[in-house]
Amino acid sequence: KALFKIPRNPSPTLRHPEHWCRSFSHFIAQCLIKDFETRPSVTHLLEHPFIKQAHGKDTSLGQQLSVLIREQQDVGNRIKTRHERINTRKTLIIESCPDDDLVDLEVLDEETIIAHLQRRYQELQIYTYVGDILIALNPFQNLNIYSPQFSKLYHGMKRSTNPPHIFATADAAYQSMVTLSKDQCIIISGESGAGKTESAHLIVQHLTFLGKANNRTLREKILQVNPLVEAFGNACTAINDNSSRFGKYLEMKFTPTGAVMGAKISEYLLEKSRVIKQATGEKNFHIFYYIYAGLYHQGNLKKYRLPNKTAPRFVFILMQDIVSSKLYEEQFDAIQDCFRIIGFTEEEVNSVYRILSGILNTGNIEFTSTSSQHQSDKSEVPDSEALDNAATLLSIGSEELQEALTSHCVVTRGETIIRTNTVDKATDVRDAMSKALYGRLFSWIVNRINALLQPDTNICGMNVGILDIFGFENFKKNSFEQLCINIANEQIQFYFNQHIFALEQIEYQSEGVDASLVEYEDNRPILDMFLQKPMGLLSLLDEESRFPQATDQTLVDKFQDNLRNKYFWTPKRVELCFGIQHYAGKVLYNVSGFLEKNRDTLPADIVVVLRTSENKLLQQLFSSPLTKTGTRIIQLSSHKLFNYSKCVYACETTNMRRQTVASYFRYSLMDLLSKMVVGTPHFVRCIKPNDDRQALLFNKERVMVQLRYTGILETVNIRRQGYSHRILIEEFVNRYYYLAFRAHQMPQGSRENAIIILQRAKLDNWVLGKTKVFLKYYHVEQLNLMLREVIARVVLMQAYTKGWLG
Ligand code: AD9
Ligand code: MG
Repeated sequence: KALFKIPRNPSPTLRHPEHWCRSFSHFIAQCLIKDFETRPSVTHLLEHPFIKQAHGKDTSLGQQLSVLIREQQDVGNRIKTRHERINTRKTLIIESCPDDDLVDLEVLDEETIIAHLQRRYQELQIYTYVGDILIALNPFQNLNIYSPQFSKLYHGMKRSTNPPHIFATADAAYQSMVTLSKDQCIIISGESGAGKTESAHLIVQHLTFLGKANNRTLREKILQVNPLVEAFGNACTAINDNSSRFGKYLEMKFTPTGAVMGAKISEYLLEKSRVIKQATGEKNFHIFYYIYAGLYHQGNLKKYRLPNKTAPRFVFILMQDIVSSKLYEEQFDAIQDCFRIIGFTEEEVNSVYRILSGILNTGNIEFTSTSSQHQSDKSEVPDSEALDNAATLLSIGSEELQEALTSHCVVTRGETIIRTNTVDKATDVRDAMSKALYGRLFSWIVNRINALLQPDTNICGMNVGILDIFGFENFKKNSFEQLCINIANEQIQFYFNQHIFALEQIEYQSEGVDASLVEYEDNRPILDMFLQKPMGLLSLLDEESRFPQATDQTLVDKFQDNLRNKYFWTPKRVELCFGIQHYAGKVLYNVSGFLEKNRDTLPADIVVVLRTSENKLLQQLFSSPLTKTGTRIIQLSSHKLFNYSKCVYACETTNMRRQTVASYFRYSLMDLLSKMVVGTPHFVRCIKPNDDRQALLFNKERVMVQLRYTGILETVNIRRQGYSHRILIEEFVNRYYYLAFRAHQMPQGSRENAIIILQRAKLDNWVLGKTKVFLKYYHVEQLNLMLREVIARVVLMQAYTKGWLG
């Protein structure tokens, strides 16, 4: 009782009833675990008027408390049984090993690190720490280490208590968010097929477990978000059967006390071209196979005007593999559930299916030339079945659609002239329409999910963002899509370098802290080569895209003339190609189609027709404010980063400034970075142990290459020597003074007081800079744990004093 004096005016955090609630549950858990003599009466606690009044209206806080208490009882039981080994096959032995953290290794060279990772991988220890960074090796098999039992095991635990795990990283982000009241951001990187998306799922799973709100439906909704967007945004590629074809930043929103209250996704650069064409051996977006199989199974193919499997001419854009397999059917059912649970109406889902079937039918529209003499002049649709189907599904007139596909309006000197489209042009218009429909539908789904998962309270909470983008790709043939994907990865690597190496070293110097510098591979020059204005690769591409006469050859020439550095070259023997030395390796790009893909033109005639649709959703997709002259307004400023989904395409009228994919891409990257930099980052580096997707196969060479280009060895060094956390002295004292002073003392944020706290907390190896306290990565965890315990004690004392613990 005498441990702490109770302040007359407890600090605002302590006064917050929900905080009391959490701290009490924590305390009670400790009592239960340690079987204190002073075990308080839980029932008494729940019945106490303070709890009842705290919320002002009902006992919901009390209920919440009892949930928390139950949860903590589990923790108690769990700790008792922790040392019992779980013998199920493929299940980790719950004991931490000395090489859990590469920073602790005595010998530090590539060979040793690889040897450790290999041994661990063979023992199914796929996770390893490098300080506060998590390395995740893809196991290529299901492991029994992600059940709720494991979530409990990692809940609020000191990192060294359990073996490394993705849940521990999620937990650290969550605990930091709650303890420090600061946004967090988990950045998952790695090449295609390394396991980023799986890791993102697991993080969401653990965060929903941690952020238990009373609202169970919300939890369920959040868990459906990833499967739903991935059905629309992922596809089978040569490298990965479930490859992300878009970048995704998912923000999970929490109340100040850590209860989940909503979520928001931002999507980046969907690879729309996949809708109309896929490389050999690759497939279209998953959803097309799901709906075909699902509708076939339901006997609904006719309703959505999709041809039967036995029809001679098959749906063009699915190319191969249109089987009504059991798996696709199941996936269709799962997607239906996702839509329902998240809260889409039946009408909306029906509209989505109609648009998707409309896209499938559009892909089947074929054109021929109307006259044999002027083959290149005019086109027509010889067989109108697909055209009629598409028009019906999109609720537009079939004739109007045909006209928009086979002709276009040109406005010259105030006069409107109608020109016919050649077969090639008509085909391009058709494909542009399919891509636009799919791209906008995807953006709409994302926006709708965001609206449905928006927090329904005004509480100003915090969030944990999870970044899962498409991984670095190097195929036999690489095109514009791979270029964008690889630039995005280049940017993430740059961010990692900045955070881990550059900023850290700059700060040591300015704070007068002595720390030996670590050399690392800076990819800034490569990034500049892409993004610089006006002579960067993307600017050059934009410039060339503005010339109607530009060709693939003129584009390569332009690159060659202007990009003179060691990261760019044009191979002598291969035409229309250029090579880039990326941070992750050399990639050869084929420029054919670059210009068209970058222009991404959607003719105004198509927009006009689609706007006449009777389908409300479709109207919405294509209705955006037009100025008097018919020009869409687009704001491009570095301050107001625009949102792709709100201003999807620029190129809708002939007289407007064109918004290219490259310039949109540049802004998306800025948008993404602006989101990431506000949070404290946590890094997960996914590594692909082999290219054959084989369990237990550890290809040393492949792993070595990935460790090298991700700078793992340098990271080990800097984590060993460096101080990954820096806190302003005043903030440090303010945050941790409970550890050395009495609660009511409110000491000044001085250097002396900071030293007192650091000494009382018995930390070693810290450094005091000019304005900041420099801490090792493990210090913050220790400090936060101590702080939580002290606060629990303070709260307990207050409760005793108030006499309501019986
Ligand atoms: V891409 O850049 O989107 O093409 P990712 O996202 O890095 O790629 P993904 O998460 O999709 O890769 O993982 C590829 C496959 O590896 C998955 O489909 C799983 O079959 C397998 N995988 C990855 N991580 C795990 C895991 N923790 N447990 C089991 C896993 N299997
Ligand atoms: Mg992925």
